[in-house]
Amino acid sequence: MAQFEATYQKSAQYPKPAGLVLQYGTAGFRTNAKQLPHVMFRMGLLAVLRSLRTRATIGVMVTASHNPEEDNGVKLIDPMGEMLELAWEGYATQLANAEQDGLVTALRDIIEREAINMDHSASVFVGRDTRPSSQSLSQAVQDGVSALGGHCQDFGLVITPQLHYLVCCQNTQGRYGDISVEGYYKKLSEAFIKITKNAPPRQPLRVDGANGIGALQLKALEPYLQGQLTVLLTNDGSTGKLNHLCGADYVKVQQGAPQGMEMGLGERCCSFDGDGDRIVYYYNDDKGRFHLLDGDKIATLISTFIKELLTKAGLDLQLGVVQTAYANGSSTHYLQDNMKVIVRCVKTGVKHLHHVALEFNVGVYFEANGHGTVLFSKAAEEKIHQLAKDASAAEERRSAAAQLESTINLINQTVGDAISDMLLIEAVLAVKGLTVQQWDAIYTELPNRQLKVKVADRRVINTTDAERKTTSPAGLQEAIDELNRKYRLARSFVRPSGTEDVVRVYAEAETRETADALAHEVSLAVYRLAGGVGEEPKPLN
Ligand code: NG1
Ligand code: ZN
Repeated sequence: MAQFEATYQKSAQYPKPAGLVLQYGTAGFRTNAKQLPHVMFRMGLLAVLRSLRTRATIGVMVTASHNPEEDNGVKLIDPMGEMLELAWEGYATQLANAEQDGLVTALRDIIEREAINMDHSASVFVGRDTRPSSQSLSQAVQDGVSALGGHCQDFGLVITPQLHYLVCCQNTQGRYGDISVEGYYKKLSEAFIKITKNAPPRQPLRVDGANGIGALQLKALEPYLQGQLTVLLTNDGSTGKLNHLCGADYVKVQQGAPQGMEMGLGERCCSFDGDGDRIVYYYNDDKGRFHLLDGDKIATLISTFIKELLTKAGLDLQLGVVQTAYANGSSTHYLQDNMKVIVRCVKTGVKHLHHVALEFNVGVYFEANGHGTVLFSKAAEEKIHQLAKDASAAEERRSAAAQLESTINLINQTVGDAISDMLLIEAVLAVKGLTVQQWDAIYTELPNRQLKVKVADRRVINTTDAERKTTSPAGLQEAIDELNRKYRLARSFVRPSGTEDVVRVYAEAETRETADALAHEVSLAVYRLAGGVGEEPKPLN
């Protein structure tokens, strides 16, 4: 076929470095930008195949999120704005690693296995972050799409969740929203204004834009908020380097303020990550102590708000919260015991959370690192809409349903979205009249510590029970169980990272000292029983 000949010729412009093997993981492909041109071209090809297979528009986002500026990456977005289907992650890996001469065979193999009809037309949406390498890498994606005869629409600089939104809008013929970045601004801002219209004026919110695309998009959206929220933007990309000493990941890991953020006492501050799909909040108390409000606190605030509205509306809809093992034990207890909501724990990785959240009428999911959203089932949305327009229903019930309707419109249900999450949090705080300190005081976090241990081969560690227990190497779980029994309110677990060549250790306990001691002792057990390399882990204090 002529397409294959053209593809083969064009792919020579994007040669694959000999011997380079990459894998499509939880975050798509991610590595130093210099190693990626051929991967981008080939993901353009794959997006065409995926579009033909699903008979829908597919998204391709060029970004490496919170990674350093020199890195880059690419992720495909499925028709309803979801992450790429698992089997296709395998095809992505296969295609990225094929040698030049095997490329057409690899393409034909996917076409055959998926029984793809190449006669239809394909449509791909492309977006990118602000990394210096992103423009040329995005061009490589577009060249791949064109080489296989697909139609490409380039949305340029967008946050990852905006591209998810756009893909979903396109494939629902505009029912999810207008198919434009302006449509996104309008949908979110109108919902925000509706929810907060009767709330008293608020202090401005300080936002750290991680020197990335989130800052640019927030600036563009702000006028649509019509003064209902004032943001003071730092790290807006005009001078600093992307993710360098700033951004949500930096703040979460350092448990401290980003560079450039002037935090007045008790002022609400938040940080986005480099592609605008994560957010964390924080403030300094009157003793100058830093307090972080991470994904667990966000999930609690949002689920409390929605549960109260459901109760007021008298709607019998099941609300569930999905967490990972990294969720602070206090948050899980609070949700289960005080709020009486169902809490489920799943493996690390957003797609696992998203999947389980779909099982509820209203599924709230957040990773502790600040990536998350809320999903409403079709049936739940339908009931809420019915009630909101039911003239015979009591006024209180109807107005709660109307607030829920606006909440649904404010949430980007396709994926975690820093801007949408920020607006929702701001709306909840405004409506409930809560300060950031009051929000923080809803429950007290158990002190916790995350550490990394280097081992010769992290695959020797296998886990079960949503990664909370190890099944190998022999003796490790017994050792961890014994250490957990040593301290009050203690819990710890270990798992191999999916994105770094390390074993991650998490520990929490009643006090800072015991949490640190436990984390260290568990690290030692990993080092000794799972083939640690380099120096033995040292005590933290
Ligand atoms: P790994 O490296 O597998 O722990 C990290 C984060 C995940 C997720 C992915 C993808 C932690 C402990 N882990 O995974 O939550 O966000 O990166 O970016 O934060
Ligand atoms: Zn991100």
